[in-house]
Amino acid sequence: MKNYDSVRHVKGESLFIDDLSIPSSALFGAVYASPIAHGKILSISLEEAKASEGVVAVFTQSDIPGVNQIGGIIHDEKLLASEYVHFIGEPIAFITAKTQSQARLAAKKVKVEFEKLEVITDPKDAFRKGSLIVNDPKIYINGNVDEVWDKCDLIVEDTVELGGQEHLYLETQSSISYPTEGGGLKIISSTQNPTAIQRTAASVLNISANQIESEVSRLGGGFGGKEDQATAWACLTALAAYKLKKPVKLILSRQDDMRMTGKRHPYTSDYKIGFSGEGKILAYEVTYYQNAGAAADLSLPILDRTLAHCTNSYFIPNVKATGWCCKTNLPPNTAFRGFGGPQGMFVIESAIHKASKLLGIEPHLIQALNLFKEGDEFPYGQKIENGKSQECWQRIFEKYDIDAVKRDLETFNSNNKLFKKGYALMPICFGISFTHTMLNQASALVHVYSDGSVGISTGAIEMGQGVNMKIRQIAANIFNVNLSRIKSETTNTTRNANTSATAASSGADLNGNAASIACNAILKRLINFFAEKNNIEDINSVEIRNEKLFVNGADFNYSWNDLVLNAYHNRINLSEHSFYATPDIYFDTKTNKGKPFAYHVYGTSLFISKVDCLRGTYEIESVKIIHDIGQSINKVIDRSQAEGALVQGIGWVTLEEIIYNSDGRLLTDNLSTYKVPDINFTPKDIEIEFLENSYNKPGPMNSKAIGEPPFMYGIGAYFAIRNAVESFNGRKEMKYEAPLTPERVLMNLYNNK
Ligand code: MTE
Ligand code: LUZ
Ligand code: MOS
Repeated sequence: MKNYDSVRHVKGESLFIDDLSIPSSALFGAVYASPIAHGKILSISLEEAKASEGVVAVFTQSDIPGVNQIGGIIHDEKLLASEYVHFIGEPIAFITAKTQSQARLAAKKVKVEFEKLEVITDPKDAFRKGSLIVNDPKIYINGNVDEVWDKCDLIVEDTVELGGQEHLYLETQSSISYPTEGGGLKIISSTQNPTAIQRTAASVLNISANQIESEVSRLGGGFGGKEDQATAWACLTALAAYKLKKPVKLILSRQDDMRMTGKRHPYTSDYKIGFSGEGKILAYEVTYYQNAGAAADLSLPILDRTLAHCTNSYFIPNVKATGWCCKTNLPPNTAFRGFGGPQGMFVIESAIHKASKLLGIEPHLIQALNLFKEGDEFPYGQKIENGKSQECWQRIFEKYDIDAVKRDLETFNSNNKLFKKGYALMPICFGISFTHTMLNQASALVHVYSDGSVGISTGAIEMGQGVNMKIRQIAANIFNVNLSRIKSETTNTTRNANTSATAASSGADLNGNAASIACNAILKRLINFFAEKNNIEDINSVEIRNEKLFVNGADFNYSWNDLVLNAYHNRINLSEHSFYATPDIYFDTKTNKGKPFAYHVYGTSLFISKVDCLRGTYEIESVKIIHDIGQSINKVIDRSQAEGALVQGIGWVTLEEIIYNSDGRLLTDNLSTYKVPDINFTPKDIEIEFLENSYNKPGPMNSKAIGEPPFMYGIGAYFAIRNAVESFNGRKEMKYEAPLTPERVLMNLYNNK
């Protein structure tokens, strides 16, 4: 069973955008972006840039034939700045030249005069000053917190600070636009959302959508960073190609990509939580100040997911969660694996952790006491159905003797002065479906060719997560033919229209279900044809097994190839275009209640950390996970997705620190200053067990989505490290603040306040 993407990646054969051969007439683009975070543009001088060697044209907002607007949800983001700039890295001019280096050199020669305006980088500061993306907060309510504070034995209040995260996909934002006959365009770009490119470019150029063909073969990673933010770069090449009638290519340098694009949202969150003496959570009130950056982008749906996941895996009868979408002068922050969920979950885990000290009950006992049970209600009104929180939790205790782990760590800690170990348990629960119900739709186009080979087109974007392989497996399973017969085609808006982004972990679910509908329709026609031809009355007696036809269990001596070729000769339709929309989901955005998710993914993890208390450095010694994947379509892919997400999650709460100065300038704008986990930092011991006997009707072949949920296990690393630090220095009042970098660990180890 070959996943040809991985084989080609290893051989270096996979074509990314910068690898595509381009005609000799092609031009190269570079972006001149705002050097200040907030200001009024007084004048723009392009003469020097235009006169620079090799330059063909320089475009500014006045060259846009249609609407200068790329905001997908709220129209608050210009393709090219006009009067004002709102963040460092906001595109102002687009330069095209004969070579890439000529374009980049010329971009440095654009001169702009600004009147500087006040710069805001902190979300609470923005909130205080009334700088908001939308004026009203989002509020999710269950029960009534105000009625129960009096009944609580313990009330804890605190603030949690969470940092952002750089996507660091291997392939930077890239696109090539080709003019086509009749004034149209073909745009190849590194996007998770080709339809957004098509729609936005059409509106920017003032042409109709059918004039634009938007295509993607694969991405060198997306992680959410190309769900909304691939659009600007594709539209810039589209604009130039449309105007110049020449292909135009733009590849952002790593540093430009890091400076110009948004990241995971930093949050400041204030909470108040009330407990009974035994550790039952009675009420939870939380306010999130989301740092949206300078434009809405996907911040509002991201805030929805923060609110939806604000109680993580716990049932809390009284919840009031408020989210403010705060406007700052940073690049618009955007989707990133987990999509606001991680931020919501971190805060409740912090609240439990803090309370555990005051209650004198260990965090995992509080976690266990409040864990979801069947029928419990989420703050958005959906009930737990087929929940697996309890099972995953029980299984991890059954498999690993947590009391023994605890004893071992205590012994280790009392025997070692300069090394301390800590452990933490981290359960997860993540809703699967786009929270915006409308987006939960997909289509597939399946062709069976007369030689028996199959081509499948869907809206799914392959970005390393293996969605193509899964869809091929789904098709091979339905037709009962070899996987090698099934090819997944590029993603292209002329074959699949009105697609949703490949996001929300639902790429394989939505597109896999659509593909399965199309394959079943073709299979049914083939079987009907065969039965009719051979005078078989009961079509249920016919089946394909391993490329051969069987009737009533007996080999008919007739192959898949015979079947397909014969059907073709008899004018049977061997193609199908299908559509899938997730059934039974709805959400009322006025009350924030409904059933937004088709299902949930559950799991539990156990972390053990070791901190070097002289240096402040640390390692995660081991991570043990019990994860509910339903019936895995491909265990190798699912395991690697879980491992990758886990390590990315650990990175978010440990090493990865994004620093902007007060002028809104990104200081960590390359890999010498921004640290991501490497193979040496990756836990040496990662054990992942997929929960047995879990079946998931809404998922193809009873599977569950895998892409994002395991990211949130990573939060456990923070608490495991923190617990080790606290056992070195018990007197310390340590802030709940991530990332917990080695520098921060060191400060906390020796701060005796
Ligand atoms: N895995 C790899 N290798 N590269 C990626 O960019 N993106 C993640 C996840 N796994 C990503 C990845 C994110 S953010 C999502 S939403 C899902 O993959 C999307 O794919 P799926 O819906 O097919 O799971
Ligand atoms: N994108 C989106 C997402 O538009 N809506 C979502 O609910 C979502 N969830 C996770 C990741 N991306
Ligand atoms: Mo993933 S954040 O939904 O692209």
